[in-house]
Amino acid sequence: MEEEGEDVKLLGAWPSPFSYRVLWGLKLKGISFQYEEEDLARKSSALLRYNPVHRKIPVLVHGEKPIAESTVILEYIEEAWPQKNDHPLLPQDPLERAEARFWTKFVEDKNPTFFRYFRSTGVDQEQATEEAKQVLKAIEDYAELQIGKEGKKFFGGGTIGITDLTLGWISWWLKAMEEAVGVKLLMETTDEAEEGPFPNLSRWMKNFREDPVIRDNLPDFDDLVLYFKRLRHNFIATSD
Ligand SMILES: N[C@@H](CCC(=O)N[C@@H](CS)C(=O)NCC(=O)O)C(=O)O
Repeated sequence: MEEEGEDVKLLGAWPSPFSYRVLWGLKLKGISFQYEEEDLARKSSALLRYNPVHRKIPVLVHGEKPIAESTVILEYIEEAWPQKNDHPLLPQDPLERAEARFWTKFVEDKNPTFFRYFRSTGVDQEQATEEAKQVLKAIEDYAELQIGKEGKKFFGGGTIGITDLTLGWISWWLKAMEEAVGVKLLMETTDEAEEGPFPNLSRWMKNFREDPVIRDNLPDFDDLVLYFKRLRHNFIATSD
């Protein structure tokens, strides 16, 4: 295994929440790496070589060996740097580990619902909005147990773990998407608001955004809104 900080590269793109999952994971663990910004309109030959199956970022390159898929990369980081165990991304207990993987998979499986909410209009969008609210309600119920009743700061407990990292996009990217779409999902009127249909999820979002590693490593919110507005405009212009 390579020594820490040696030959670790992250291929990412600034508006991608998937890139940020990995970037946050590396920073939380204290692993030095080199970040390479990809232009997704003109993918580099390195990206195509490192991720020939999906041709997507993020890709972590460790000693010239590529690992793709953000949640797979997070698990890899946990296993490849066992000496960095003062900030575990996965719980030690097998049952808690399985629970973290369950929620990670749940969030991944629901990506298409939010994508539909983002890119559609009319009745299709109304349906997608309702479905997205149901997904958020399921997460709120889990947050009520973890954050509300058990008094944890994060889903991972006292520190940020894989479930938090996978869900992290909701606390920033989803809010920017709401602005671009013009339809509210989270009903988080201000950063501090804990009212509305998702009070425990709101509390978790605030805790997450306030963590120094997260706070110092977020894309500019206005740039993100602008990016999403353009993207949505293009989707609508090219749809039937
Ligand atoms: N499931 C993947 C999703 C990665 C993904 O969708 N990446 C997007 C950027 S946000 C991408 O590279 N898109 C390029 C393309 O689709 O051509 C992960 O978790 O890493």
